[in-house]
Amino acid sequence: MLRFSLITKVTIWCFTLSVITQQGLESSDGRSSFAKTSADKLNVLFIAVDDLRPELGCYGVDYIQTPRIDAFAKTGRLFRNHYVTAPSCGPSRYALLTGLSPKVNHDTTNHAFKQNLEFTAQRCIESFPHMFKEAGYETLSIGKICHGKQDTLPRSWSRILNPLRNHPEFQNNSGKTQRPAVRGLDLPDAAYQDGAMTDTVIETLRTLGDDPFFFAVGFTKPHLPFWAPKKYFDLYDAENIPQAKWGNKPDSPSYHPSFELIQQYGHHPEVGLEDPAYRRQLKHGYAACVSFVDEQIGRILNEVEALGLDENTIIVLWGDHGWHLGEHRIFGKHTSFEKALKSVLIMRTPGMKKPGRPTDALVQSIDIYPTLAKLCGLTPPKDINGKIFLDLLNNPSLPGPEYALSYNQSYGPPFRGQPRMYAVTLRSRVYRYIQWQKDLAEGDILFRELYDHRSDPDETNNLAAKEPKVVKRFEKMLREHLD
Ligand SMILES: [Ca+2]
Repeated sequence: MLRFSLITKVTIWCFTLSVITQQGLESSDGRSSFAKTSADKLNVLFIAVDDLRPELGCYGVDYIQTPRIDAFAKTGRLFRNHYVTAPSCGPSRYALLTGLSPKVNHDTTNHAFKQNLEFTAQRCIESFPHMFKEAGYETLSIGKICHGKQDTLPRSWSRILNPLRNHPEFQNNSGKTQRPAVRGLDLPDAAYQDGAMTDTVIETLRTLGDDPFFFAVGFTKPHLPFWAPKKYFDLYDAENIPQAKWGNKPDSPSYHPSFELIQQYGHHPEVGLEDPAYRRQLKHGYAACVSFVDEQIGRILNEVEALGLDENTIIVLWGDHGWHLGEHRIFGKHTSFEKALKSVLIMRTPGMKKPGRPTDALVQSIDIYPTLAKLCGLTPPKDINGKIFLDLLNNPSLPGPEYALSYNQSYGPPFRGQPRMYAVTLRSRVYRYIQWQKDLAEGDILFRELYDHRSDPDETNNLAAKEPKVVKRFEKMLREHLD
C-alpha cells in the first residue's frame, strides 16, 4: 500500500522537550512577552466546536445571536481567514492534534485516527496535548476532541473526563437511526451533552491544583442533529433568518447530495432540500445550536475569569471546519470550497497587544500546534508541519503567510467518469485554487478549479480555463510543496 510504504519512510524524531526559562519569548518587534519562567507557565484552555463555520456576530453575521463569543473576541485575536486542513472531523482534528498534514499520512477521511494508529504510536510525541503532558502539565480532555474514542491518542491525557448526565430526559445524539434533524424541546441545558459537559468543566476548573493545565473541551454542536433547548430556537424568527441562494449544482467533484443529512435523518418531507421551508427549518436549527454552544462557552469563560485564571491562561476557540447552509445546493461539509474550509479561530493570550483587533492574515489549523508550543516555551517534534504565527498575536496588521493549504477527497457521485478524486487546495489572498488528483501524493491532475474572491466570493465561476498563468503559478507552488 502506497500510504503505508510512505509512512515507513517518515523519519521519527524524538527530542527532549525543553522549557524556555528566564529569557522569555520575543515578538517580531523585539519586545519580550508571554511566559517568562518555568514557574510562570501558562495554562491552555482549548475549546473545539464541531462543525462551527464563522456564523457568529463577531465574524459580521448580523442575524445570529452569539453575545458570549462576540464578547470574547473583543478581548482576543479573531482570525478572519483561518482554514482547516480538511473539511471533515477526523482528518481536520488529526492534523490539528498531531501537526501532520495529509500530504504525510495520506488520509483525508474520517478514519484518519484509526488508519494512522500504528504510525501515531511510533512517534515520540503523538500530539500537542502530549507535548504539554511531557512538559509537566496536567492534560485534561472532555467531549469531542479526537474523532471517535479519546483513546486514539492514549498518551496525551492525564485525565479523560465524562460529562455528568444526570437529567432524566437526557438527549442522546448518538446512534444512526432515522432521527429528526431539527428538534427544540423545552428542556434545560444540562439535558443535552454540551450543557452537561459545561457543568463538568466548571466543576473541574474549581478543583485544579497549582500545576499548569492544558484543558481540551470539545463541544458536539452545531453538528447534526440540530438539537438544542427550545429557548435557543425562540431567539429567532425563522422567517427573518437570511437564506442562501438555492442556485445551481457546482460543476465540481466537491458536489455531494448532502449525504450525511439525507441518509441519517428521516423526517424531512418527500421533496427534502428542494422545499424552501425545510431549508429554513434547518438553518433555524443550526442557528439555535450555535447560540446554545455560545451560552455554554460563555459560562466556561466566566468561570475562568471568576477563578482568576484568565491572567495566566491562553484560550483558543477553534471550529473543526465549516459547513454549507445551502450554498452550492449543499447542506453539509466535505467540500473543497470556502464554506467548508474556513472556520472559527479566536485566540487570547495574557498580555496580548491590541486585543479585539481582528486579523485578515491567512492561517491554517495546522499552525496552531507550533504556535502554542512557542507561546508556552516548549519544543515540538521537528517532523510537524505548520508555521508559527506568533507575530499575528502581537500585531494583527501584519500580512501573514501568502497561502493556506487544505486537503480533501470527493464524496459525491463519480465526476466525469472518475469515481474518487483527491483535492489539494490553495487559498491565496485573492484566489482559491483546487487541484483534483488521482492521489494526494501524485500530481496526476484530473480537474482544476480557480475562483477569484474579489469578484466571486461564492465560488461559482470557475476561471481555471481562462486564467492559465495563474493556474500554472499555483500548480508549481503545489508541486514544490507536495514534493
Ligand atoms: Ca466536525
